[in-house]
Amino acid sequence: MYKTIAVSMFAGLMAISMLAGAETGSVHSITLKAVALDSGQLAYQMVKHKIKSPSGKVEDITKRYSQEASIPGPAIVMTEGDKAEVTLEHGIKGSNDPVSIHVHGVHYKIDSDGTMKILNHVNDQAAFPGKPYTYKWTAAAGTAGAWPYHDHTFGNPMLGAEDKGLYGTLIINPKSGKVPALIDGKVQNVAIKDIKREFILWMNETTFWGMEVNNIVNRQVPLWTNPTLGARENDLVRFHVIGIGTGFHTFHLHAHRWIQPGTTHIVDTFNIGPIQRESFVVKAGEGVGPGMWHYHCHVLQHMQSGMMGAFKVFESARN
Ligand SMILES: [Cu+2]
Repeated sequence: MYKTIAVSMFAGLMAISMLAGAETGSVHSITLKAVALDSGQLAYQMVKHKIKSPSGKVEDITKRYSQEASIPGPAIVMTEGDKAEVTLEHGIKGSNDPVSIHVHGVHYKIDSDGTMKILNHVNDQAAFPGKPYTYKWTAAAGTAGAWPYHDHTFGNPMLGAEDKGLYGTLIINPKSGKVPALIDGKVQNVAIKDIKREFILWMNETTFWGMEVNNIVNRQVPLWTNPTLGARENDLVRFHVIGIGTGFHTFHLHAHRWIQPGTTHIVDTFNIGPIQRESFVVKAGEGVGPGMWHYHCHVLQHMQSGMMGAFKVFESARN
């Protein structure tokens, strides 16, 4: 009798754990380093990124990243259900200031807040020279989107040096593998695997700072300031626009329209304040063709200060 119950309980537990297993995503082991650039600015650099899939297969994807530190920092891409262990190394020569990673969007326990004990009342969650710190993140269901990560301890007061360049992007893709987009005049779901290029644009005071995630060659390319973005006509392109600093901005891309996330409203501008973010997908040159399409902040004073770039849509070679 007891034996029967024990066996059926065991079978039940097995079923539950198998179900849980099916829901579990990949585990990311990431090492980042904070360094000083020749310009005196600070930046994050990717040291190592390995992914362990639910089947146990480990893939080293470090080569997808730029070898150099960049502003914005490396774009970390995960899927809802994934977990990450992110170790930060202190590589800022000539400074003993603690440096950290505070992440937005994903879930974490208090010891992964990326702040100092004076704020979190637990411990100093920062890297010191020769003493890295590890953060644990869970990309829970519902956290899909583009999120900022940034330093929250460097400098005096110890509130962070995002203004010196210590910030980067975390992209959480939905488990469904699909995102809504306005394509051929209709709102429809597009597969993330069909997106050719992702352009990350940070709006920082009067400058855009860019990063390209090129899914064709599987490489990230730092684009630095006010970049010219390039795509082939009809390619699916995803933009991620994030604010940082003290300015309030209006992002505008010429000739392209997209849907306001969560709605079916067609827009071609949106407002971005510090740490606000917006992602959208367009089909490059849809309805307008190839061209040197301007993008800029629509706050006139910012625009007059040079806050602009180009989205160059090349004729499709596949037509
Ligand atoms: Cu602006």
